[in-house]
Amino acid sequence: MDLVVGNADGKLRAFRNDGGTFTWLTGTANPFDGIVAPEAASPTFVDLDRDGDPDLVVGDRWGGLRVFRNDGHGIFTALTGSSQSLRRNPSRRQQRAGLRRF
Ligand SMILES: [Ca+2]
Repeated sequence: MDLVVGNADGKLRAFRNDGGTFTWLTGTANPFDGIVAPEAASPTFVDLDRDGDPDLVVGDRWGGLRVFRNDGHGIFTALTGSSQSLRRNPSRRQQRAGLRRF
């Protein structure tokens, strides 16, 4: 896959560059089929475990983050609980409360 775009409905669309023409990968051809953010998916790739394969981080409209490990063969597995090192940003209310403590 050469291009991944987040959609307003939370789904990820993948495209393969076929010599300058992008082909939309659908169904099982899309390695991200079934990965859905609550709303406004915002994907980015970073090698979180430093194994040389880009892992997937998907943000959403509400500040949530979901992390998926790339096994190097096009399979992305969701990391949950303590295996997910990223946490949601505090809400504005939590940020304001934190500022008052100082
Ligand atoms: Ca990796």
